[in-house]
Amino acid sequence: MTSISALPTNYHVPPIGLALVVIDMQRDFVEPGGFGASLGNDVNRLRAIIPATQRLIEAFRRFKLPIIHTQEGHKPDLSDCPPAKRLRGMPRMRIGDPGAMGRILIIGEPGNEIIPELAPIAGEVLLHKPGKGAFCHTELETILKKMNITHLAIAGVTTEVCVQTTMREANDRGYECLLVEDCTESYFPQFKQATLEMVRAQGGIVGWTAVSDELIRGLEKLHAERAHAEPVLK
Ligand code: C5J
Repeated sequence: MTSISALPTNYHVPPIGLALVVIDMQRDFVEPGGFGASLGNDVNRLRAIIPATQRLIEAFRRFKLPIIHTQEGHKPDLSDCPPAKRLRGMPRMRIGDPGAMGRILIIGEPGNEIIPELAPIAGEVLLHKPGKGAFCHTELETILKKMNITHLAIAGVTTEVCVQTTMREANDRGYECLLVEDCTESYFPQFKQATLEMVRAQGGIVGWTAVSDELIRGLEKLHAERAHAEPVLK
């Protein structure tokens, strides 16, 4: 096990079994002129995590660890969008309505694409999800089981909505989860802070939090330990 400096205690990662999940870094939430901005939110708060998230993704690629990118989006006919979700939006800015980057939160529309800075590359999983949580009506659990994943590092937006929901879903399914503090953000700073505190409260009731530099340092140690263990693992 590799020990990573985290809160509320160190986070221990086995030689094989860690994946990175990057939640909803899509244009509609993160770019000016998108859905998030049209609701009056300051997307610059979210854009500030792009460099750290790039470094984290590069580290996972360098050490050949799996990366899963999610996109919150719905089918063009909205058959996977419950009325309760659609009707809760502001009139004329609801899911499926025309927006500055195509129809809002619809798969295949320009606004639904992952931002170019963090775009997936060949071999990485790109998962469409109709809900806030990445396990809801998706193949995520099957995919993770096939890859023998037991530990998830979680990044992306927004901290208190899709990120936290996914972390709680994963925790309930038995995954050991680490929320990467400087690779997640909210339009509301107090909600991000509350989420970080909530997930690691009571001895890590939902999981751990750590900054990306500590996680990357841990990946370097993990890589060295894997190289050492390789003859045994084979
Ligand atoms: C929201 C998300 N905020 N990705 N989606 O509706 O957190």
